[in-house]
Amino acid sequence: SWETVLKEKHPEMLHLLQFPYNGEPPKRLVTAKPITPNSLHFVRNHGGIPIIDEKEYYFDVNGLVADPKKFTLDDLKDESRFPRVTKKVTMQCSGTRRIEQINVYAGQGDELAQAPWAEGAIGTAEYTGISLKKVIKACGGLVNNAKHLEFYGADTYFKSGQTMNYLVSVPWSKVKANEVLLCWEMNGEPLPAIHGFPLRVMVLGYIGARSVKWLYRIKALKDPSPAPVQSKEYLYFNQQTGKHNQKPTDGIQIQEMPVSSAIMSPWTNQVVLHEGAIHCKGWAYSGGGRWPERVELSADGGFSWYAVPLDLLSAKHKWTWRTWEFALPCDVEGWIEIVCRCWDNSLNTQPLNVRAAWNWGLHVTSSAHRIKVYSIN
Ligand code: MTE
Ligand code: MO
Repeated sequence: SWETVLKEKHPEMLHLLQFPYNGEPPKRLVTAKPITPNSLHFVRNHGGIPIIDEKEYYFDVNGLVADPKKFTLDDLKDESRFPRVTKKVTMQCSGTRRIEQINVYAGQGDELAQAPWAEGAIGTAEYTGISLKKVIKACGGLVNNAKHLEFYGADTYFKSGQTMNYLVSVPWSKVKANEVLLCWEMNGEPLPAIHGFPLRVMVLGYIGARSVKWLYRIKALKDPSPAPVQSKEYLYFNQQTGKHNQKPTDGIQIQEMPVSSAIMSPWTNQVVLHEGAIHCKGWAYSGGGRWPERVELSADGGFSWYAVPLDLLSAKHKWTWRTWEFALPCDVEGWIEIVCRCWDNSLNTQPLNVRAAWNWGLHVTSSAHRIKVYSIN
């Protein structure tokens, strides 16, 4: 699988883990473009990278559907059966910026659960596929009060002495709203092997974990998936939860990402030479179909804030981030703290400190992003 990584990913990717392969782009390339090139899109894997023959490929739909069926890629690509959709979508891992929580306190978990992601575990691409709702309709719809769809990935994953497939679920309401796609193209190219070739799920506005790669089965259920990835991981615990008293049922299953943002340039410890304004770049994103309306920057640790003019934000889309740049006024010499926060269209904003966002599972680092640079004016 290292061969696949070398073939498909940019040579400057930062490899967080070799096996399972996890990597993110270097800071200066994260927001170089509003659409992330495939070779620079972050990769999060729990197991190996299945290499699947497109000609042999099909997936099953079973469980609580009226008429269980198999589908090949040709079935899905038949436009007389399924209207094709192309959408720009940002996918964010709930572990994005985890390194900041680790720096406060490391919590618990194996190296996979503690992968020290920085600000690059987020990416935006144009995906082509179809709405999953239409596939469920083609199976006669749900029966017996089914309320959730479980997705199986073909990759296997070893945890707590067990080997299992990667599997999670999403509520039917999300699928019914046409917010869950089955995709075979990423930025106009066939899905790369590392991103789920030949077919992956894209759950718009949810954490990356629900967008199952290498899809091979969909099962309709009454309840959320009992599988470990759904029921024991990707949980948001309260701060009283620790190593000895954590029960999965104390955690909230993380689905939509809250509003967040990050400064991609400059970066901590950089010496910045400027003439009264520091050129800053970054991203802002909100999950659940909300979008960034305002980005604010502070050069004094969050005491005073400048709003980034709207024309310096990339275009507004329901399901994507907005990249931005801004010349931040600064007349101070020496160490300064630059802070960034975003307001989304529901006027949600970010907690000001990482301590306020800290949680045992080290997920969802949504606090205002803070960097320290040495300003020379
Ligand atoms: N699907 C499968 N089959 N196996 C996985 O390990 N990881 C999930 C999700 N889908 C995963 C998966 C997680 S946690 C994230 S953040 C996204 O895929 C990452 O997608 P990407 O690697 O295409 O960026
Ligand atoms: Mo993730």
